[in-house]
Amino acid sequence: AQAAATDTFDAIVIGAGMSGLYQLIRLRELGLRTRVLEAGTGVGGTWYWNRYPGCRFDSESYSYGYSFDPDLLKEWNWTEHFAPQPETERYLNLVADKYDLRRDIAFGARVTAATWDDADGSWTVEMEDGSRHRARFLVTAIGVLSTPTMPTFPGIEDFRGQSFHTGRWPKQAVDFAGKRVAVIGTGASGVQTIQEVAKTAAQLTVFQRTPNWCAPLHNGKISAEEMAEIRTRYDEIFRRCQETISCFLHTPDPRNTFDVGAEEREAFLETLYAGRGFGIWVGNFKDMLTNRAANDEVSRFVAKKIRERVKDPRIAEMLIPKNHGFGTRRVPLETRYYEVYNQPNVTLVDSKAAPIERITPTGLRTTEAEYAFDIIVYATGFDALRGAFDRIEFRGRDGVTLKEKWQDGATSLVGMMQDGFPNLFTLLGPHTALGNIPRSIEFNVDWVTDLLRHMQRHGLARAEATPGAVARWMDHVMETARGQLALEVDSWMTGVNINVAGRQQRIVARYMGTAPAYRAWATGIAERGYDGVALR
Ligand code: NA7
Repeated sequence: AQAAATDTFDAIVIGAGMSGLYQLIRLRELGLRTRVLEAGTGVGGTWYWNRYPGCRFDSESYSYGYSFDPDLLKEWNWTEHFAPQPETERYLNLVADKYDLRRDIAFGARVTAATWDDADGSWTVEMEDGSRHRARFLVTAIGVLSTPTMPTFPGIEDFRGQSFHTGRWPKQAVDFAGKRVAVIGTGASGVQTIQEVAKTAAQLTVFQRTPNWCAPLHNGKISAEEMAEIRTRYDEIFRRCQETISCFLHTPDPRNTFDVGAEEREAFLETLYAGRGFGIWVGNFKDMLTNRAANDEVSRFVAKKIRERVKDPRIAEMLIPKNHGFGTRRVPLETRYYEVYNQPNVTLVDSKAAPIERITPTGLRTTEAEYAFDIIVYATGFDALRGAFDRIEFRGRDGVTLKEKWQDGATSLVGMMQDGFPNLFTLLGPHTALGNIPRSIEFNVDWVTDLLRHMQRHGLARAEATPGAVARWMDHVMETARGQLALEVDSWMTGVNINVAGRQQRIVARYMGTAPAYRAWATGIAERGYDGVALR
C-alpha cells in the first residue's frame, strides 16, 4: 500500500527492479529506514514490464543472477541457458520473498519530482497522486531501457484492433492464432517477438526501417545434473565476469583479425557463430569494433550466413545491413529468426523505402500501400539511458533541474553522482558500465553502500560530486570513445531516437571503456577517501 503523505525515511529508492531490490537489501544492513517507490504493481523492473512473447536476456542465466548470497545460488535453478522473461520475473519475486523486501516497497507509486532542500539537507519526493515523501538519501534505480517510445505517426489512437508496445506488454497472454499481425521495429525486442508471433499468426507483416545484424543464441535447456555442475562453478563464473570487458562470460580474443590467415579466420568465425550467446559480438577478434577492415570481414561472414539461411535472395538482401558494420549496434540474438522469412505467412516490408504514413482504424498506410491488421506490435524501443531521468523533475541545490543541467549532454561522476545534486545516487546513470548488467548493478550498489557506510562512520550528512572530479571523469568517458566504429552509427547506444525531440544527434551516450576500467576508476575514488566527493 502507498505510504501516508509526507512520510520521512532515511533513504528512498526509486524502482524495484534488479538494482532497487539489491539496494534495499544493502541499505537495511546499514540500518537505514528505507522506502522503495515502484510504479508497477510488482517487482522486477525490466522483467516486470517486458512480457512480450519470446522476451529473454542474452546473458547466460548463471552469469546473470545475483552473486551476493551463496544461499540464493544454492536454492535457485535456472532451466535454460538463456532464461525467458517469466523465469526471471519468478526469480526476482523469489528474491523479494526470501529477503522480505515487500514490506518496504510501495507499489503503484510513480515519482514525478524530487527536490533538494538545502536548509534541511533532504530530498522531497513527489508522487503522481500528490503525496510526498522525504529522505536524506535518494537513490535512483530506474533502469537504462525503461521509458518506451512510440512512433510519432498520426492515427495511433484510432486503431480499432489490439496494439501493444513490447515494453508495456499486458499480463494476459495475447493470442496471435489466426490473426493478421504487424510488428514495427526490428531491434532486439522486435527480433524476439517476430520469432514467436510467426509460429501462430495467420499473417505476420514485419516493418523494418533498418536491418540489424543478428546472430544465433543457441539456447538450450539446463538439466538438473547440469545445474548441479554449474553450481559448483559459481565462484569461477563470477570471477570470470569480473575479468571480461563487459561482464559477460565472453571477452575479446587477444588476436587482431589479420594476425591470422584467411582459413583460420573463417574457422574461428564459424566457431563463434556456432557458439552460445554473445561470443561472436563480445568474444571476436579484439580489433573488430575499431578497425574498419576487420569489421568488414565479420560483416561479410555474417552476411554470407544470412544469404544461406534466407531462401529468397531479395529478402536476404533486405535483411543484411548496408550502412553499419557488425556489432556497431546491439546485436540481437535469435533462434531461427532468419528462417521465419521463409515461411509463407510472413512478409517483410522495407519501411525506410516506404515509410509508414499513418495508423488507420483498420491497420496502417505506408507511402506505397494500405494494410489491414488485427494486432499491431510496436517494438519501437526506448528513450534509452536519459528517458527515465527526464520523466522525473530532479531539482538540485541551485534550483536547477537535472534535465536543464544535462541539456548539452549528461555528465556525472562515474555515472552515479552529480555535482549540484547532493545525496543523489544514480545507479545505472549515464556513463556507468552496462554489458551484463547485474554485474554492474552489484558493483554500483556496493559502491553507493560503501560511501554511505563511510559517511555513517564519520558522522557525515552530505555527499556531492565536485565539478573537478566530474570534469576528469567526463574526459575519461570521451577518451574511451575514441576510435570506436559504433560512434558512426545511429542507435540507442549513441543516444539517437527518431521518436523523441532532441535525440537526433549522435553523442557518447554510454561508457565505452571496459568494465574493469570503470570499476578501477570508481574504486580509486573510494580508496583515496572519496577524492572528488565533497563530504560534510
Ligand atoms: P531498439 O533496438 O531501439 O529498436 C527499435 C526498433 O524500432 C528499430 O528497429 C527502429 O528502427 C524501429 N523504429 C523505431 N521507431 C520507428 C518508427 N517510427 N518507424 C519505424 N520503425 C521504427 O529497441 P529494442 O526494444 O528492440 O531494444 C532495446 C534494447 O533493450 C536492446 O538493445 C536490448 O539490450 C534490450 P531504426 O533502427 O531506428 O531504423
